[in-house]
Amino acid sequence: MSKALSGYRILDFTHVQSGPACTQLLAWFGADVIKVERAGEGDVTRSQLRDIPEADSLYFTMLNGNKRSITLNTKNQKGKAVLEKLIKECDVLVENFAPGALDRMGFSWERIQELNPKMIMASVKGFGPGPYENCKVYENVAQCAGGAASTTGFDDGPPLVTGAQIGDTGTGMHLALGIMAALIQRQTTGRGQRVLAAMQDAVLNLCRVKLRDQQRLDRTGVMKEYPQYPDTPFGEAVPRAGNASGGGQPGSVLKCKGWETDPNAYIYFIAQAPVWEAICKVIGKEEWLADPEYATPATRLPHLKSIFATVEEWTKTKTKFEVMDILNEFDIPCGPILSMKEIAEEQSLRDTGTIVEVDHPVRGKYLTVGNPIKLSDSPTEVTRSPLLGEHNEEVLSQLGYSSADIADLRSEGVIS
Ligand code: CAO
Repeated sequence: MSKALSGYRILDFTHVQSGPACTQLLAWFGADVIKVERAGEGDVTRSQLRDIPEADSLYFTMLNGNKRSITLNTKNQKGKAVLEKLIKECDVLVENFAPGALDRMGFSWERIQELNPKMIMASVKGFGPGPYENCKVYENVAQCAGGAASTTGFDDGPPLVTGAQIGDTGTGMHLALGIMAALIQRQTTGRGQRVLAAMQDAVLNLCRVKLRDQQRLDRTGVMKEYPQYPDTPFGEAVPRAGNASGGGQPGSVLKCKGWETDPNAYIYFIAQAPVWEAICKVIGKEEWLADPEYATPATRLPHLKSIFATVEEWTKTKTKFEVMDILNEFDIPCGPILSMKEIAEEQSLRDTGTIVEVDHPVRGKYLTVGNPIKLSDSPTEVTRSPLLGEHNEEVLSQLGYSSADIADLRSEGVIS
């Protein structure tokens, strides 16, 4: 069966997480992704956080499935010549080097356009043009600079970063969308173009509701759905809202049976207005229904803490899964706090291909997150990550190099 991106060739000059997450997605959609790695060591993540000596780490294997790998010293003249051939043959070059690294290597955007005017050159950088554009950036720096950390955590604690890799993988997903748009535009213009996704911008995009709240705060000085209201005065900037919901429906994390020993025995509970009556009945607080203090979302706002405490007295008597079953019968929105262990063992995620077990010649079987985006006409088959330089011969011979040329390149250390 053909795939959505069959026939597209991606020169994957990415490393660590943000770029590889983007190119892995393109590979799942069927593109031929050729990962170009430094001769000798390869992507630094191959050896980071290793759980099995000498085997590519899970950090690497879970971000580089479905790709081919070649090693190339692109600072050597012969290596540059190979890269030039690749640039001519590929549709998209994706890179996430430190600012200026590609220019220093001799591959400015102008040079790339000379080599291949149809080339789409897609980059992840930490910051867009401005005071920080030359900075090297990792995940948590982006979370801090993009507004996530200042708005995450509890009011009386320090800023917090989240476990979701919104700076790295989040930016990689933004970049993939930019590449898709550029490929579609190329069909009419015949030209390539540059695509830039800055990590600060991507995080801010995901924190859009907090910029919404900043403007509400500027105008009114108060945000009644925040846990600070009505007891704690608001300052000038959006405060950390703990586990309060970011939308118009109040929510909170509540303890469930077993919370004393299980750190994940909690449920997220949303006091959605249309099901208020059902909530009161389920938890046995019918008297709230006749009480004007609890009659509307607005009158309930000053009582949210005590409302959630009362609901929690009920949730504490049930496991998170029992609470889920009972509340869902009444369409009361809620979600169990699932541990990574529970998610890894969840059969339905295996059934949909969102969690996939892959076999690797060195490390054996491992779990990876499969394609979260399902296309009915382009099913994803997740395959293992390549060994370092596994496709040197295959790719170089496709580029027209003979066996003797390849042997020379190897003996000169251009490939490894
Ligand atoms: N052959 C020869 N040299 C190569 C090469 C190859 N195949 N591939 C890379 N290099 C060189 C680069 O040209 C660069 O050389 P110079 O510094 O001499 O120009 C050098 O390797 C190091 O590249 P780098 O600066 O990108 O790598 P780093 O480890 O120092 O920094 C990172 C890593 C992620 C901070 C930086 O790449 C960056 O800021 N990237 C943009 C933002 C980003 O994607 N961050 C998220 C990463 S995921 O957490």
